[in-house]
Amino acid sequence: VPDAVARYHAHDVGSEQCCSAVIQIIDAPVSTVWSVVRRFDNPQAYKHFLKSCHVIYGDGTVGTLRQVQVVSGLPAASSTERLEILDDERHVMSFCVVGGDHRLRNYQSVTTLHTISSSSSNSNNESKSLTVVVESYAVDVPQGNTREETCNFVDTIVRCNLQSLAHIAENMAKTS
Ligand code: A8S
Repeated sequence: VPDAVARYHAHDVGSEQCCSAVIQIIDAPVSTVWSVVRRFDNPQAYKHFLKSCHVIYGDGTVGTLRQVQVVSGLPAASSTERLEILDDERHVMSFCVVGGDHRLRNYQSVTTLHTISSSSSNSNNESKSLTVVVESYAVDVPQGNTREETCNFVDTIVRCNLQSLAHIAENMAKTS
């Protein structure tokens, strides 16, 4: 895990930017978690702050552009995002924000999935595998905000997204 984390989560952070990372352990195999994360056209499946998503260019491969609409109550209405990395072998996905009606200019995020084998077993006596999700980001600090405020805001959103991802993937793993 450490090599992969260093490799994909080293952001070039500008002087007016901040960065952070959130980690989530999920009781489901990487393949199950990846099947949700890789769907660039369907982020609202686990990101509950999004109410819809429309692909405006591309077919789900690198370079695809999506426009998401944000639920009411957030200081944002929409975001236009570009898929930067989609690596089905290494389980790496990255996107960046290229426009929209919100305050997170130049947001870029990288998500990687890693298997850890647990000492416990499932009902078939197969050793159970868990997934570690690492999601890091860099973003411009908006005018009038501090680094700390910005990181707190984004960390909260990312943590909610990853907790929701965990619930969905754990339910999929249970019923399959
Ligand atoms: C993601 C991560 C984030 C999304 C943020 C941080 C956003 O969609 C929301 C509110 C904003 O103010 C900015 O993985 C933006 O989606 C929920 C519209 C980008």
